[in-house]
Amino acid sequence: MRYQVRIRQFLDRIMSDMSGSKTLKASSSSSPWGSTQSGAPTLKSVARILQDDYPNPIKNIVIMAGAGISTASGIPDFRSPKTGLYANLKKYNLPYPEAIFDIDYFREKPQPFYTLSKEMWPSHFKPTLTHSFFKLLDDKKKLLRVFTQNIDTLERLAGLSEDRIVEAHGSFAQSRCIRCKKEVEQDWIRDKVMAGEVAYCPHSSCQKVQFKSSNKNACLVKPDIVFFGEGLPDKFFQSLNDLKKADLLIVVGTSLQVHPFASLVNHVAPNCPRILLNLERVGEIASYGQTGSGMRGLMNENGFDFEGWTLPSDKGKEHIRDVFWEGKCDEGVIQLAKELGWEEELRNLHKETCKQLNVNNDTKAENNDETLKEAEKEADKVANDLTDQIAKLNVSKKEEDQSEIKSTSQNPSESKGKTGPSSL
Ligand code: CNA
Repeated sequence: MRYQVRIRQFLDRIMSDMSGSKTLKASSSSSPWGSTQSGAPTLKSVARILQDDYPNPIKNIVIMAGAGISTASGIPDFRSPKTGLYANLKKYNLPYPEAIFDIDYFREKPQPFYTLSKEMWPSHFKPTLTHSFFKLLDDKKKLLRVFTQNIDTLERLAGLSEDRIVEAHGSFAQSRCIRCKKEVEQDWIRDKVMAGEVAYCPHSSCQKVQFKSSNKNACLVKPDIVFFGEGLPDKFFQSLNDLKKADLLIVVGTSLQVHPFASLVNHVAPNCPRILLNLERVGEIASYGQTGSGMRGLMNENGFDFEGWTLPSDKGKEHIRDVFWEGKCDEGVIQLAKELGWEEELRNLHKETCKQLNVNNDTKAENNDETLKEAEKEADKVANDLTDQIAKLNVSKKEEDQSEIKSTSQNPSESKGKTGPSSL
């Protein structure tokens, strides 16, 4: 164990030399939570280093988010027992729960994914307080990046700009053909999804393939969501360097079971403070095991160490760098905001964002109303024109009838087969 500690100290030193970040420059003898930290860190410790008047105020927060941050908006996560999607997929009759996001299964049977997409389509949902907390951190110039596994685009709806977000598993924001890779109109795919239809590529090159090929599914349209069996977006890999710059890592609403995302926890600097806000404790280092010599050893050094198991024996609890806060993340961010004196600001920001989204939806609805009104006007005009024409024709028919009556009385056979205005 002493040997392992030496290696860690050595690695810490090398990483400190390599990085220019304040966190890494901090003396290896000080706590990651600052010199005033006493005992194991808590939410208060997080609040303390976030204060603007703190000696080295935090400016490069990196967030790792998962499905748990969106459950309060009504989108179920995957793995929560009872409420998670995996516990409620029976209706899709899948061979195994993950099949719904498996690219090979999708090629064969796309309908279950389309049915689920209808339920999860982003326009139905609003950002949560946790999403607004991210935006608040950004407004306060403390946020570097949000790495999210979520596909619901709620980070965008909360007001974060696209360059602040890394959608590691893609999103519903764009969709394309799995064969020609051409993007399709968002309104077009949304209409298909809402109608419960599977969408096939509308582009001409694929239409020919669909016509010729017996396998229509070669040209399926799929939202840019990363399925099991597909690679992560380039942006994910291009942004990994952000983790080294992080001066605080916030991990929130994730089971940390999907890789490589889950491993990002280990990419921050060795003394970067980390906090997990979650309903359950996840992503911990493997606990000590008994070695052959009877000594206790660490089986796996990666992951959170909330108890300080990996601390050198001469370091107290204040050197633990990881905090676990157990509960609903919206409550966690409210508590944090309270500690920071930001609670009202956070609640107002969230309220305003949701109001704005309602306004936007109403505007869309109004636009739809306008289109309807236009169509009604047009229909009225056509109906009026027709009525006028019919009226005119009726008048001339009357005149014709009258003259016909006159002439029939002279020659009845001429009236046979005669077409008149009433046959229009
Ligand atoms: P997961 O495996 O379902 O884990 C969710 C975690 O969040 C669990 O540990 C829960 O205990 C926890 N949790 C649930 N609700 C809360 C809450 N209110 N507060 C705090 N913690 C909570 O989901 P992951 O994100 O870890 O898994 C990655 C998958 C999930 C990605 O590939 C996503 O695409 C996928 N997913 C995304 C969404 C979405 O976009 N909203 C929904 C469902 C699944």
